[in-house]
Amino acid sequence: MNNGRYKNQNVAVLGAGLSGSAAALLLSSEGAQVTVLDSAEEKDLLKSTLDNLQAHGVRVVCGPAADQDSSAYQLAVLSPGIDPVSPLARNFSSRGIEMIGELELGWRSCEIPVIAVTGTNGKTTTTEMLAQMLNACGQRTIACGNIGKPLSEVAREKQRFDVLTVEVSSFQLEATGTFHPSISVWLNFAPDHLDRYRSVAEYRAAKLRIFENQTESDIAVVNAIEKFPAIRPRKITFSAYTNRADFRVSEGAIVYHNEPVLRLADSELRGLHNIENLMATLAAGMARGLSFQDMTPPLCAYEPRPHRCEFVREVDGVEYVNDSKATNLDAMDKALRAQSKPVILIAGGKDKGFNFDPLRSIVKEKVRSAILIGEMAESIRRSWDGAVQCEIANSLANAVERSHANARPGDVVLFSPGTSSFDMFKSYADRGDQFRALVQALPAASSRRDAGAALPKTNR
Ligand code: UMA
Repeated sequence: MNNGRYKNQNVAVLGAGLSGSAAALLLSSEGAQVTVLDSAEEKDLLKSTLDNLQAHGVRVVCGPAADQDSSAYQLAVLSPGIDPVSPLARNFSSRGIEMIGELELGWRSCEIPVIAVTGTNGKTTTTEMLAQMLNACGQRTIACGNIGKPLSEVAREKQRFDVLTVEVSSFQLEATGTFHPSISVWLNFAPDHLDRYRSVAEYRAAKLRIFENQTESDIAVVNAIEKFPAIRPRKITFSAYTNRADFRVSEGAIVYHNEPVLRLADSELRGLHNIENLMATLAAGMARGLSFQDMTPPLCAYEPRPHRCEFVREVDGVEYVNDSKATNLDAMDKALRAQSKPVILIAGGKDKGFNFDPLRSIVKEKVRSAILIGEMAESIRRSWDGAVQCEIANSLANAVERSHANARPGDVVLFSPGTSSFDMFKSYADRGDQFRALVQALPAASSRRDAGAALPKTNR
């Protein structure tokens, strides 16, 4: 650890969320004079975060004053959720101040090898599963990065790890310079975040930076279906869809070349996308020198996280499934393909710059009726007009009530929004937690009758 590398430098940190707060505390611990700038009003930010920053000697500037700050800085650190073309970021780039992302800052202060996991879907599951498996096999690691604990926080805590397991998003990768994972994992790619990127190609280019500083002695674990420009690291490939891969599926098992290594029935995970997450985890473990024999027991013990096709409850013969983590079309497509019962779909959320036309045929095949919420409700209705019966609900609670009224025994109510949550909720987890609570509160038919009997006549 290069202590004091930022000593007496004036550094601005843009954003007072998880990343900004972690970056500011790391910089402060390395001797910098730190100012955190956030476009939001102070009342809209977490008081405990601001108090903690100030207690560590960090200056905090909020609201319009942040966008117009004209102090001199040697370095600016950008939080991933802040668009480089936002007024806050432009105020720095237009003055020629060096700007790096929080991931790059954390990397520069870490002397521990990194496994970086990216992909449009499955990053969090794979990162968490990989970290659990490595720890169970005696390689000390922590799941961090986009999964929730910023790399800068891990760097500041200086705990002893053999390797870091870092989930990396396109927002983080686009602001890197020297970030150099010894093992990179590319799970898959599908259009997303078109509210931030001008094109799918721009989004892909940001993600491809994961390979930028890797050399011939590094490893890239990649989906065999993907076509890459020439990259330097040695590739290990996987696919649940083709046999032309190092890891593939054969006779109900994941096989490496011709050796069966994990029986699918032994895993708690379901769906082809999860089989690929398992393959990528095995490949990364292999790259760390682990044997299949050691890796399979912890992998089979891994239980899926909430909000990913999570079974919530059965009410009157209807299953309710929370897939709030489906924040793009590809994730919703996978959730629908995994259903074998007629679906009442609850979908919609923030307008991220894409339309739902590509899902028309799978929706027609699987969905009996769709209940739409959020900014995109009208646009989704137009996309699916004639393919499925659609109705618009004015809140998630209203959508759950409508699904309860519409569903017949044998149906599944699937909450798979297909876009992000920020128009109505704090995060996909907040959205999924609210859905789960609403479903838990639904009365079953017998108790509904009881409740009805107890109501005054005017409420019937
Ligand atoms: N802000 C401004 N000006 C702006 C925009 C935002 O000042 O123009 C401020 C906001 O007022 C807010 C702060 O920036 O106070 C938020 O910064 P942030 O959006 O970077 O959020 P963090 O809390 O730092 O969380 C980030 C990641 N968020 C995003 O990339 C949007 C978290 O990923 C990550 O867990 C965390 O760092 C720790 O590394 C979340 C996410 O949604 C889960 N990621 C996207 C995804 O997975 O699809 C990429």
